[in-house]
Amino acid sequence: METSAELETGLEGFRYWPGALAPSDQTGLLDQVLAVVAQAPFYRPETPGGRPFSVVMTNCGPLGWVSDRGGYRYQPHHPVTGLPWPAMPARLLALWSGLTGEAEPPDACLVNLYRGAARMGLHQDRDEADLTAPVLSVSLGETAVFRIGPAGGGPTRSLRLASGDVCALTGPARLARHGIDRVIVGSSQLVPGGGRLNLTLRRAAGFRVS
Ligand code: MD3
Ligand code: FE
Repeated sequence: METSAELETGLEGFRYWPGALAPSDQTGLLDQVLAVVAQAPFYRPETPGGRPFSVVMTNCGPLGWVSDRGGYRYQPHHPVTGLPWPAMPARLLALWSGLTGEAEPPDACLVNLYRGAARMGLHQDRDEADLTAPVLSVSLGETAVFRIGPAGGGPTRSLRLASGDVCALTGPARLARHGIDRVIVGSSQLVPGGGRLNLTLRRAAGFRVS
C-alpha cells in the first residue's frame, strides 16, 4: 500500500508527516537548537572546489557533516572552533525513535540555516557508511520549496516543507536526488532574525560512536 507522500512523489520509501510538530513543540525544539548554536556557531562551508555555500551550517551529536577543500566528510569537531559538537537535543532523539522505529540512535544531526536567497542544489546524500539507515528531516521556520526525484535521474517533483513538517527517507528514497530551490521569505516568524532551519538526523558511521 502506497502512502500519499509516496504517491505524490512517486518515490517508494518517502515518508512525510506534515505538521508533525505542533507550534509548542516547534518552539521547544527551536530553544534546544538555539542552545546548540550558542555552543557551535553557524559557519559557511565551502565546496571542495572552493565555492561558498549559500546555506550556513552547524551540527550536533557525536559526528557532524562538513565540507571544505578537503572534500565532504563526517568529523567529531567543529571546523572553526575545533570543539566537539554539542550533544543531540533530547527532543530530536525522541522524534527519531518515534518516527523511524530504528533500534540505533542517530549519530549525526546537520543543522542548515537558509536566509534570503539561500538554496541547495540537487544532490544525493551518500557520505554515510550505511546507506540503508534512514535520514529524518525536520523543518522549522520559513517554508521551503523542496525538489525530489529518483536516484537514477528522471522527473523531479516539487513539494513545500513548512515549519513543523518532518520527512523520512528510507529504502529506495534514501538515495533520491533532492534540493531546496528557495525559501519563501516572510512565511514564518519562528526563527529569530528570520529564515529556515532544517535538521537532518542520520547514522553516519557504520558502528556505534556515542
Ligand atoms: C532525500 N537538506 O542536508 S531536507 C541535506 O532542507 C539536505 O536543508 C535539505 O538535503 C534541507 O543533505 C533537504 C530533506 C532531505 C534530507 C535528506 C535526504 C531529503 C533527502 C536524504 C536522501 C533523500
Ligand atoms: Fe541532502
